[in-house]
Amino acid sequence: MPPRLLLWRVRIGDPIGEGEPHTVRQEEAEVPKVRVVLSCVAILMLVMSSPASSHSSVVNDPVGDLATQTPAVPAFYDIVKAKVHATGDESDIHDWIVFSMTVAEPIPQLSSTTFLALNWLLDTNEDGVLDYNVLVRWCTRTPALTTHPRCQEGPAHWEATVNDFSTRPLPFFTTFTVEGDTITLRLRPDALAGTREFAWFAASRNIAAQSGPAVDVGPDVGFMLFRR
Ligand SMILES: [Ca+2]
Ligand SMILES: [Ca+2]
Repeated sequence: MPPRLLLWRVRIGDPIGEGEPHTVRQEEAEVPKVRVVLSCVAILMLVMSSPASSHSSVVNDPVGDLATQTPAVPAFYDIVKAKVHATGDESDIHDWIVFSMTVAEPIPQLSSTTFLALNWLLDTNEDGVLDYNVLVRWCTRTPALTTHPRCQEGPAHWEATVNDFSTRPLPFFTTFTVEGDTITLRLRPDALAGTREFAWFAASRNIAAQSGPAVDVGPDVGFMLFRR
């Protein structure tokens, strides 16, 4: 339910605009031109010396900031770090967008009644409305038990998908791993319609989005920005 997700994100923080008004200090007229030029060169060198900035977007989230519930939410729902980065060259032939997340403790063997989803929620066109939910989840959908209505049919299992909020079908991917405390999903750029940049935040859930809010998000306020 994208509108609900958007509403909730806007409520807890400022997505992209409307923050503290920026204070622009006017440069003094006496500043020698050479100093300004040198400053520009220094900034340019700094930008050029940081190639990772265009391919990696990382948020470190506090440990212990899980939603308060009874019984308590286990620490493997607690986001510690979430990251989006690109690999490969510009040809798209070897290109991957890699979504990864680290949680506060290794994920144990889960029961069929447990629901765990690690989400990366994307706004690809800067309008503040979420366009995609990239996710890895543990879920069950059998006649006797369903922990998520859009889970692939079958007993409890891990699956990875991209929920394009403008279309109904869910494509499922096998290019993911769940190893200890780290979850990683690799996607070809065409899985996100070839988008080259997007705003995003991570969320962990113990129930479907239709049924309630996330138990942790990162960053806690606003969005991260990824460019490849
Ligand atoms: Ca956290
Ligand atoms: Ca958080």
